[in-house]
Amino acid sequence: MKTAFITGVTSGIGEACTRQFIADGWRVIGTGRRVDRLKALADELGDAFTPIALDMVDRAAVIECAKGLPPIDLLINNAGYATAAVPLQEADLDPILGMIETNVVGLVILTRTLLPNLIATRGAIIDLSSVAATYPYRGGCNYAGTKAYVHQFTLGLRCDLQGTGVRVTSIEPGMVETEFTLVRSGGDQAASDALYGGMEPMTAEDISNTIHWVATLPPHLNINVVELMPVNQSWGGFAVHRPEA
Ligand code: 8X3
Repeated sequence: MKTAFITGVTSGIGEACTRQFIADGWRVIGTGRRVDRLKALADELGDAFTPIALDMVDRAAVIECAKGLPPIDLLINNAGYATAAVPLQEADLDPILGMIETNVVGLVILTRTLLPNLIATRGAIIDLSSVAATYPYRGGCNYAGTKAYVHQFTLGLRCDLQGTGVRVTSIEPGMVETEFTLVRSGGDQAASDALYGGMEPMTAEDISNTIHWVATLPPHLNINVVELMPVNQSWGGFAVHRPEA
């Protein structure tokens, strides 16, 4: 039986991956901040699921939770979020720094700590980046910056791991209707509904299907990057400011 270690399993893509890999006969060790949701998942999924209460900003806890684990075949670095889409000149620093700590620092610490385990199993790492890594938009510079870091970290890690057999992939979704926008808007359900309304966003299951496909390919095959969007989302083009004469 193979084992996946997945961060951020209490909702959205992480939860969908947990369900999909367990349905496919894997064991999942899943982390999350919300203990009540971890417990509900554990009650529902039984022995195949091992919950770990973890906040990715707690550096010591991230290191500790990655020690003494059974062989890990797959690490899915899913935990992450976006702060409000506010131009930097109007934004508070603390939320931004917290996001960087979760999306980047926690991910690096966890990956570094789990690497000996993953090298021993000739396992795989799947990192959740975003289309924001490539296409900038107003109010997104720090979120996009964290996801650009994840993209480049993933590609560079492939170089570092050459010869180990470990596969590394960056998954880069556009609009997925999860709690992502609810978090970004500070819990504003109407804002979330308005964003996704009438445009048929991707679902968490769309992304977990992609992740599962990548993870179950033959071991000689590495998917480097997968960028995916709903059909109804594309790009906005350049913005031009024309000061009045
Ligand atoms: C978020 C992607 O398109 O919802 O990672 O801003 S999008």
